[in-house]
Amino acid sequence: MEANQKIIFSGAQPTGSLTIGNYIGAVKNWKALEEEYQCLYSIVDLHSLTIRHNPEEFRKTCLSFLVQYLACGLNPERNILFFQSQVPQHTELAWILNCYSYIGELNRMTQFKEKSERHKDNINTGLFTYPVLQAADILLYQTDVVPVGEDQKQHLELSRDIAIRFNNIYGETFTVPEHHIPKMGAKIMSLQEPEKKMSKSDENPYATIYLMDAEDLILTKLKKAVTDAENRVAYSDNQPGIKNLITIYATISGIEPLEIQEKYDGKGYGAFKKDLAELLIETIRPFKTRYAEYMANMDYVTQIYKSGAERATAMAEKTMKKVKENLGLINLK
Ligand code: ATP
Ligand code: LTN
Repeated sequence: MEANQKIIFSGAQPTGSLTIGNYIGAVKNWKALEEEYQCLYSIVDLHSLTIRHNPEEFRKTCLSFLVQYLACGLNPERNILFFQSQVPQHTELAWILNCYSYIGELNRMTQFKEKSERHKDNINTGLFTYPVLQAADILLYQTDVVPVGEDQKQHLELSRDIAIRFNNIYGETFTVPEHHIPKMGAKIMSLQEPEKKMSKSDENPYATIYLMDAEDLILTKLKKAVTDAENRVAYSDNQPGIKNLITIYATISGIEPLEIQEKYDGKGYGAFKKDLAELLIETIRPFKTRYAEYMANMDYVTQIYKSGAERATAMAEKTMKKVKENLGLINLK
């Protein structure tokens, strides 16, 4: 790591597989930041334990996520790619931060409210303290910037509040992180209910496009995507379904939404959806090729996560020493 290089941390939960929402809102930007910053990109497997998994399936999904990160082009030499559960300092710091966050502020978290509504039979304590573990993920590395989608803004605010609170009591301990939310594409919407965020755990199979989807399935999902009766390709809040599709087109192609609107003027939804499907299929093709290559080379993948965990642990240990020292806990050495 170069001296004075700014630090980036981000992560995704290994449930299901990466969606185009995850890609546009987060992973695409992770890649863009890798040259300039020291980036840590984690598979936050402990966060996924708030729902129940079959252990064999879960192991496969976790590994598949790392391979998906690599297939998205993240450079394993420049970036620190690792599994959260392999760096125990995350949970160690999470406990400490639990004592510096309040039930009232966790109660206000919209993701907690939504997820407890969705999983009424399993509203576990982990779901409630989830944002504290997230704060630990971030603060453990003295992170400067956290690239995420819009839905994580509230969790980021909480991480900042906890860092500021701790620093005020014990002196400068944590860097107070900034979020990095893309101007466009920070909230890709469901293809079936455009008022709702596209999510990898959506039960409706047509709501979400996954990077792993077969090419003909991408076309089918786009054909079924909810639009409206106007049949006018317009970037307008009154047409949320089509606006979302234009946003996807724009962020993937780099073409401005209004230019796309002009290009499809008078052409109707069919032609636009077909072209968008082609664009997505072309973009995802190299991802799939790389995915297959890495999957065939699991020894190399193992080396990547081992070295990631080592590099992350060294950084985490430095912060933990400082935290313990400042708290008055007795450090071993
Ligand atoms: P889940 O359905 O399991 O909660 P998710 O699809 O919301 O998953 P996460 O693992 O929670 O995905 O998020 C990984 C990253 O992707 C985060 O930075 C998040 O902000 C971003 N992200 C998730 N969904 C979208 C979306 N629809 N649009 C833009 N960014 C998104
Ligand atoms: N909570 C996030 C995933 C996540 C994360 C993080 C993102 C866990 N720890 C640290 C950024 C930084 C989510 O649900 N998308």
